[in-house]
Amino acid sequence: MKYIDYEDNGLFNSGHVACPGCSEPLSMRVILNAIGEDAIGVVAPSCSAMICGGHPISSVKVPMLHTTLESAAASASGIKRALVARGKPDTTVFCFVGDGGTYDIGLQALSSAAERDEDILYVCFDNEGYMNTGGQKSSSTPLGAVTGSTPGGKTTRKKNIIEILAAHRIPYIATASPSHLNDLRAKFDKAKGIRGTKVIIVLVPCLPGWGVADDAAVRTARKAVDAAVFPLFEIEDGVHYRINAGKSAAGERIESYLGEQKRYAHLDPSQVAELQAEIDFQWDRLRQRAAPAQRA
Ligand SMILES: Cc1ncc(C[n+]2csc(CCOP(=O)(O)OP(=O)(O)O)c2C)c(N)n1
Ligand code: SF4
Ligand SMILES: [Mg+2]
Repeated sequence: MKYIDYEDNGLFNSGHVACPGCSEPLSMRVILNAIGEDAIGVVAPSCSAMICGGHPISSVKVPMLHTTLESAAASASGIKRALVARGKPDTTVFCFVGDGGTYDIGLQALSSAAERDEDILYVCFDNEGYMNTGGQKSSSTPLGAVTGSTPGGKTTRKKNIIEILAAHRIPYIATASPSHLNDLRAKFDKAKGIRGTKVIIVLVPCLPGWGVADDAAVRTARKAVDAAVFPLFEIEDGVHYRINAGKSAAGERIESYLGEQKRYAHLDPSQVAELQAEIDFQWDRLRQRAAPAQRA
């Protein structure tokens, strides 16, 4: 494996309060490194807000506005417009929001900002549940997963937020993972150079929420990519799809990914087969949408 091309610019510091072993701070460090110091962040209530922390003990060395769960995209839109009005159009305005704040509670603000094509970089740290408040289900929680509010396993699918965003025809949408840091870094470098609404969904295996061992966050994220549970891809202008990583061989299965997590431990073989069928369906659909060269 190639190591990440990385030079720490000190925008993210240790001493934060993430669970030891969580991969969200790792992703955050690389993201902030790519975004650079001419930036203002907006953070919604979430693990990200706890990790960033409040003044004067913030772990982040750019200004961060802690806003409500509903309003990150709206707050960022206003900040960006104010900066433009004051002659600072080059400052990057970004959001750090969880999946609950993106797929559910902040979706209205995000959809509105996307429809207006606000010049913001919106990052969703997707740990597939309301984890900061103890691990309840969100609409990002996948089929079958146990959470505090779905003790028998969730009975409906994960919401396809990416297709919803693609329908807005915004210039850039991407998925990224802490298991593929060079890919993650390249996507943020790219997004920074694009004007308009950019959304990047970063997978965050949650140690207590998913029942993952303290040393297994990055490995679990890698297995999610390799099994195409969370393929890495980009969409430009809502229509041009490019796959960066996913199943390397036809027939690759999800058992190894599921085996890292207690939230799927109750599944019987027929339920695993149902999950596999859903993953296969989504993967085939994604490949059909990708460039013809990637369909072979
Ligand atoms: C409207 C509203 N409802 C509920 C809350 C309480 N709350 C704070 S953080 C949080 C969890 C957010 O989940 P997510 O966005 O997925 O972030 P995570 O904690 O998983 O990182 C909730 C429900 C709130 N702040 N605002
Ligand atoms: S609750 Fe989960 S996502 Fe949040 S800091 Fe802990 S391991 Fe990371
Ligand atoms: Mg969450």
